Amino acid sequence: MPEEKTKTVVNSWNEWDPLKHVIVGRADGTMVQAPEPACVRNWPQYGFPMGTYGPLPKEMEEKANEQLDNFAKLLEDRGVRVDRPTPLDFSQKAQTPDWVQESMFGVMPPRDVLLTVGNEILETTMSQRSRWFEYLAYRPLLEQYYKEDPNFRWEAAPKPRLIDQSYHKDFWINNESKDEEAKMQHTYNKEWGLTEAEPLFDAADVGRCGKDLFVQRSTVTNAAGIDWMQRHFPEHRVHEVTFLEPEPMHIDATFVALRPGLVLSNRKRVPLSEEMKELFKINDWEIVPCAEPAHEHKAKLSFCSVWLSMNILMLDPKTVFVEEQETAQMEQFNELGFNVIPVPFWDVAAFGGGLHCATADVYREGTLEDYFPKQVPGY
Ligand code: ABU
Repeated sequence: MPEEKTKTVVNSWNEWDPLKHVIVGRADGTMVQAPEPACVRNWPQYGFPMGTYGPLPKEMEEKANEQLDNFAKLLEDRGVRVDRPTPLDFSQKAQTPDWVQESMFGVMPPRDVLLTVGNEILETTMSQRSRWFEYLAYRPLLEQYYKEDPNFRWEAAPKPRLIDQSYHKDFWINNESKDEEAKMQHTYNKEWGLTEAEPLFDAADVGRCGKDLFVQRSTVTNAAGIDWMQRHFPEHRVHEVTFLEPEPMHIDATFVALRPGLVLSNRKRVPLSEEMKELFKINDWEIVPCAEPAHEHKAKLSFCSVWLSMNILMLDPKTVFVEEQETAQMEQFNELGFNVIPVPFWDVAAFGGGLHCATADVYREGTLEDYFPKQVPGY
């Protein structure tokens, strides 16, 4: 008997419903990005001083791919269908009529690019020139889903111009030499390297809780981007959130919903939005500070923080995948009543993140629910 091909259904409303189908990224060809207005890498200790760029070392790529493949297998062993993107040649220049960028980035973190809301997958704008074409690596999968699922809404946010007016010139170069308090001032002012010239956002700045979407204003997501999302999802309530973090990038190592009524909050990056705290309080959600991370320093050549400790993936509302070295975080999850599946994943950090970053939902078994029936007026 020929094996029956699994047909795709796109559906995912939150971070915890039972996971049935997911995309897992790849490390192939990932680059230390060439400098650009939205991003400047400076890692002289690892052979990439400011202004230089190039592929991450092959032995690092191989280790990261081993861990990604192993994670894909762990998911499949639990009955989850896993798809993988098609890497591009990320060492090539990216170019539009407005600019030329000397390199691209990679395709490890699908969570940054693809935002799944119900039966829709939205290709987000991204805000770095090196990541402008990253959506192309997911097109073979999205085309397939479009053919197989007649209800799939395949959407793309307006491709941004990313011209000089989209950025505060030299923000990243100047920010390097500032002390923590001066850097934090940007957070209090909600103004980093992006201007408000056009809508810009990464999918990983969005925390999905049914009818409510919590969107972090950050170094890669501006107010215009959050406004665009609210207009695009008129049936949802889109809430802007900020946290005590000088260079915020992506909400999924900062504020992570685990199941209805319970959210894990970064113990250092506390929420700054009073309305958000009120919203969680009046709806009886518990906000639990996360455990201490296992690592004191970022991984080699990684732009992600040690808080990848809380960058977890929920298999279902009772089961969580956690990086295997994060023993304190695993203990905390046990105490909270979760089954924990440890996953070796630290070697993936340099390629763009942790377990949540490395995935994008296609199907979670569940429906659209209202977990915040009481709302804070004007928020
Ligand atoms: N891209 C998720 C990682 C964010 C962070 O390091 O805090």
